[in-house]
Amino acid sequence: AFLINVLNHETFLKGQCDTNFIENNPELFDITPKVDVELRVLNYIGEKVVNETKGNKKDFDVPIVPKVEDRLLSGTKQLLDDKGPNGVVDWIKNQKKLLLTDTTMRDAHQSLMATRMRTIDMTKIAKATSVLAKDLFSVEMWGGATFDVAYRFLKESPWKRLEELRKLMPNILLQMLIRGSNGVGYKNYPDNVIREFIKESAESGIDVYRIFDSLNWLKGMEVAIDEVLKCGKIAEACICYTGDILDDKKDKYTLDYYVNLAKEIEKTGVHILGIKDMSGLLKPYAAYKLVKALKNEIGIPIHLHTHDTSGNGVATILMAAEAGLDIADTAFDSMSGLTSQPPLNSVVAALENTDRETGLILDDIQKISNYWNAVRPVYSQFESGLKSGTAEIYKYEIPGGQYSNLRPQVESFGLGHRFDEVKEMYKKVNEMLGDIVKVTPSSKVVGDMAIFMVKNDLTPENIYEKAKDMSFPDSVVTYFRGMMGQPMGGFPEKLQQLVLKGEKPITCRPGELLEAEDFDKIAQKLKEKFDIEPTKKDILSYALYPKVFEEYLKYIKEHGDLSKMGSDIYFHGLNEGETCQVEIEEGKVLAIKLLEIGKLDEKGNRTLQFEVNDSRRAIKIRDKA
Ligand code: 3PY
Ligand code: ZN
Repeated sequence: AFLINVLNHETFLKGQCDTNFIENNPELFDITPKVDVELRVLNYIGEKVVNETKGNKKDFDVPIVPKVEDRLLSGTKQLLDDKGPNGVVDWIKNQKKLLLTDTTMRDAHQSLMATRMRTIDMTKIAKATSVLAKDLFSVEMWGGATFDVAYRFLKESPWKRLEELRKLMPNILLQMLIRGSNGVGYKNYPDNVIREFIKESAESGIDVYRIFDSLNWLKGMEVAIDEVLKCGKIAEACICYTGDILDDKKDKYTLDYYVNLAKEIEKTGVHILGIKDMSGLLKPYAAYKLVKALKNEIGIPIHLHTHDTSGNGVATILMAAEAGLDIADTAFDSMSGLTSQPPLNSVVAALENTDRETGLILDDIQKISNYWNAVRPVYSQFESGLKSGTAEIYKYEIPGGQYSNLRPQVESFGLGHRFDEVKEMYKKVNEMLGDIVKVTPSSKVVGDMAIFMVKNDLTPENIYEKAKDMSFPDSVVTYFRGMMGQPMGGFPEKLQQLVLKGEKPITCRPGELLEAEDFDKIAQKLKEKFDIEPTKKDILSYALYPKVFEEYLKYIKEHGDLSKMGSDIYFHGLNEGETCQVEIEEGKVLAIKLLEIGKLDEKGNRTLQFEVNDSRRAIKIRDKA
């Protein structure tokens, strides 16, 4: 190995060795065997080919990245850095334009394709986005479910995604979604976890924090709001919209309810009010009514987030714009519609030559849409199959991300044939809970409970007898304990007793009871178990998702970091005769051609012949079929 190290050394190859060569290059003696990165990559591809696509990979168009001039642009990000959050607020208030946020890199794929978008597909188009869509108010690209899905399913670091996108989009505000004290998780975390998470993400590039509480419980947002304000970033706190303010018969979530909540939110000192319409229930005329009333009652700018599940999304945005809305969420049109956000391009077109013209240029943003249009088919296996908008959503009140995910979830319980029943039960469970706001994690409580009831043939009537000795899903127990906060109107007592079986629920803020996380202890643990020098980011990831993060570390150790492998290869492998390029480390690219998939041998294996950077290499893969 020593000799090989010498022979391959750059200085040696250039013929520039002198007598100090060995002394100056102590790494030559590092003769522990190098991990065979190439083999890991071939094994990964081989596994896909033999056991998943079986050599029948679909053909995908190569997404075209538009060429843009690399010049320094000044946008909302520079405004924040120069003038601070209040400077940004003043600027927003002086705009006639309807400002737009693009959600393609966060909510759009969370809601259309189970959050599976990989970083590489985002970084490829990020620079072009920052130039061709430079007049966006912000890009939402982090938080919500993307954090845990990156580790859990994509085996990549969400933090690296943040850092890379920050570099590539230096002129636009980067925005994340944070679930108040639930952070980017499904339960309340100790206050110090929430605070450190916000600090670390702010230092890594997040500018705008959209903060919400899944029960519209202001206390659940307090810590996050306070920390964002301390960090000098933009705090956008939300009213989560549910019900229908146009319907006089519905008297729980009325216009007054939302206006009062918005006033309370404004008092906390946040910079922007978010209207978070996570299920797309805000009908166009309700949007007009709500925004008009809020504009009269509060002074901070208003940012509307909606979903297009019903097909009424653009109308909702336009009516809100007519009532004075400041900023709206949209997604590049090839990633919009259905359970995702309404289409950016269509909103831009609709407002051309009006008072609220957006300043974005249709031909330019079309190029970004074209890119996403070619990326999307690679992820089709994660799409829900929903083909059209559906007004059914007004009845079921299921958030965008959950709606597209519910069918696979129900199928995983072997209840695929009872999907309609689960949807009906979702509605019934909401009623049993006293009609609550449904958004992560409270929406998960309702979904889990609905599946649990269908699975066990429970009804709102028979549950008190039949489920006396049953243990309920974790999320349901956590909810009734008060560990997700307090719903308006309190918990239904009889059901709470049934679930908690004698345990006493809490009524204060969970963070007041949860012991502070011991970060040093986590660091020590990660060091010992994984032989790494854990960073603050590692420690926080562990604090949020201990099991998921450990599994991620284990996976990376075993399989290496495949985050720079193109997504068509990552999800679909290669066909015979096909070549791909895989970047295994900065600047080091393998050109891999699959020459042949061998016949099944007597031991149940197949031999795959590859050509890697012009040399041949064969590997054996067990055929599990
Ligand atoms: C999330 O919390 O991830 C959401 O998108 C809620 O709407
Ligand atoms: Zn959403």
